[in-house]
Amino acid sequence: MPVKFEIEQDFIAEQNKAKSEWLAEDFEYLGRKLLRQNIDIETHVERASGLKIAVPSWGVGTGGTRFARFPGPGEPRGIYEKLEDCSTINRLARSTPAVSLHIPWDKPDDPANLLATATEYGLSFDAMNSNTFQDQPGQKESYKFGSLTHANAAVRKQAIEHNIECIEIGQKIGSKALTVWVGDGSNFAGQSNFRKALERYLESMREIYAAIPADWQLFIEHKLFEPAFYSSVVSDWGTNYYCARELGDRAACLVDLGHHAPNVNIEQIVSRLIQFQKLGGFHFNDSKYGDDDLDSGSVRPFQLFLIFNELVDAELSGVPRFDPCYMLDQSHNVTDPIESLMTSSVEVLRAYIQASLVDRAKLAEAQENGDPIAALRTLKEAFTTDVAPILAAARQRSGGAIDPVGVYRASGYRQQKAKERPAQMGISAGIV
Ligand SMILES: [Mn+2]
Repeated sequence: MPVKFEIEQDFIAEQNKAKSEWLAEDFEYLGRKLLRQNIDIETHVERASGLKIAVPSWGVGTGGTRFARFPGPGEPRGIYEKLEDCSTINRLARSTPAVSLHIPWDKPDDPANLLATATEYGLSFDAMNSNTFQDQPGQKESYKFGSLTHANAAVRKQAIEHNIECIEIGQKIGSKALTVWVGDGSNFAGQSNFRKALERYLESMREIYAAIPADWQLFIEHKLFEPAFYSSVVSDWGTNYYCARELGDRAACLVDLGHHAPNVNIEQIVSRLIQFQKLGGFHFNDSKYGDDDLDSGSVRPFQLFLIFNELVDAELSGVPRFDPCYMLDQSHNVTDPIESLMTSSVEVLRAYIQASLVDRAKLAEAQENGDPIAALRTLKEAFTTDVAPILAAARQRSGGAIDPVGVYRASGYRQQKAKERPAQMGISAGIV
């Protein structure tokens, strides 16, 4: 087999040279500026290096809408090529060492070999994702009218077994969580009995929960609508919380930013789940209208900051059982997915560091004193701080790129992959 192109460490170091001067200058300036607020910049470089964000295997392929998909050159044609792209993202951005698999799209013939390859790339496996929202070739029962909540017990059984299979595959590759999202719902008033559907959901989930290993977590993802357009069974965070509580300690709620009604206060939902000790993790993305799956931080960076404000507050207050998992879940329809995922991981980190800069004593004081302007000013002071030098320094010090997209483009990676990976029909790329 011919040697596959990869972005060498030397190339990254060489490219960094051209940018290291401005970085040193900006870093020094920011360091002095933060010192005026008694903030040590080095603490935040460490924090930036410490936050890890998983990448979804399906994110490295070009996404699409229900109207069309416009495939890009050199798209990964299978799980091994997806890992190769995920490794490239992590090599340059240095914050995404875990990959989340989707079964059956990424079902490995040989899990041991898949694990060995990932390990070679310096990657590990994040949560497993099951799929009962589409029918697979040769599948006995259809999910057209639901899966875990279907009126027919045989369909539910098939969906439960699929989830258990995902756990079994995950155990072989070192995953520690299963994320369940169902598209179950209805398109017409009267089509589904709301109460019965949720009862059946819980009954099915109890069987899946029973198969969750002791050191695993079961994440439940709610979503307001789509593919069902009248009602969804697990439609909102309240239903999600109820189900997670009913199931037990190892079940927790997963918040996908795009899965809410427009203008919903997501940061408050996050705060509630933290308080109830049921925040399992995130699927980061951004949106303007619905579940748009746009790049994180591209539309509403202030919202992302406010979400991290809650997360950092919980972290610093030592809220019990607070240890959420972070993942990107986006659909890249018009960009190179590698560029989008690198950029998005940087945006998530940016929000995290900005939120880490909030003067919490000052904020608490403003809250206690009924001073909304002072409270907002405290938040805005952190939000408007340009933390790019902190993020770039964290990448550079760990061997990554000062400018991930710039280095990626200069490397010609995509052009090389276009030669190595001749186009193939029927590449699946979906989003949940
Ligand atoms: Mn999601």
